[in-house]
Order: sequence, then structure tokens, then C-alpha cells
Amino acid sequence: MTERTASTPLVGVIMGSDSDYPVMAEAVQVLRDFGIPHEAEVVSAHRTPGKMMEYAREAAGRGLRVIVAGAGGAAHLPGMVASMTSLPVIGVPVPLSRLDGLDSLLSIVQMPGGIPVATVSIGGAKNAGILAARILGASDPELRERLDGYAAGLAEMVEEKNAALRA
Ligand code: RP5
Repeated sequence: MTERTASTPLVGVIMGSDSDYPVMAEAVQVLRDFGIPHEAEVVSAHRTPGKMMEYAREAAGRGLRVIVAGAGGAAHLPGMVASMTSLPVIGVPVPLSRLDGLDSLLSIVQMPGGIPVATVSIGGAKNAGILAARILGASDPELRERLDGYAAGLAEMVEEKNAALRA
């Protein structure tokens, strides 16, 4: 699966397999909702290592500003990509059926000093998308306003639920 928005993508969402897409789709959805140009592509550390290297090395030059990388099991993709680009990389541990994602989490989160991956929770692709938006929002006041609006909407939702509890 490959997805690319019309204008130059700012966020690259990559995943080790198309079987990761049901999880990673939440990151893609967030980027769509915030109107952030993005692309989504399967790039495997183990099955397409050459493509992974090319993707990581060319990402900044192509205009990408953040990479969201999801993988499951022996989840080497986010760390390997982070070792070949200075763009911020957000890692999403994708849960597989056997170890519930603990293997994915530990594979992604324990990076050696010097090569950071901002790891979200197991299956936390939604937060990965929001974090990517926040990174871009740091230098984009208009996007930051939309992020503030989103947070205000969450607070409102909680209060609506409280009102329903009190009714
Ligand atoms: C990882 O292996 C992928 O990220 C995926 O989570 C896992 C299993 O891949 P498939 O065998 O379903 O293609 O590299």
C-alpha cells in the first residue's frame, strides 16, 4: 500500500508490513484530519533493507520533516531509520498476536545513546500522528491553533460525559 497527498509530504508514515496498516491507519487519519501533507508506505528493515536505507537517507531532501515508523515483533525499522537520518523519528510498537506487542515495544524503545526514537505506547499510532503534528506545529502557529482546538474539544467531551453522569 502506498498513499501520497497532493502537496509535498511533510510526514512519512512507514511500516514494516501491510499487516501493520490497521494500526498505522490511525496515524494517517490524524494527519488527514489536521490537513498535514503526508505519505504512507511499506518499508521493511528485513525484507527491503535497501529501500529502507534509501528512504531514510533521502527523506529530509524530499521535504519530509518527521517520520512515523511502525513495526511489530523484531521491530528494527524505527531505530534503523533513525540511524540514517537526523529527522525526528516516532516509533510505533505494533502488537502482534504472540507477545501482545511487548516484543515490539522493547525492540523500539531501548535505543543506544545518540540515536533517539520517540516511542509511543503499544498500538499508539494515533498519538504518533498527534506528536508529528505537534513537532510541525512548533514552527507553524496556524497548525498549533488547530492542535489547541483539538485539545479543547477533548476537554469539552469529558465535560459532556460528566454532565451525562450527573443527569
Ligand atoms: C514486522 O513483522 C512487521 O512490522 C510486522 O509487524 C511483522 C509481521 O509481518 P508480516 O509477516 O505480517 O508481513 O517486520
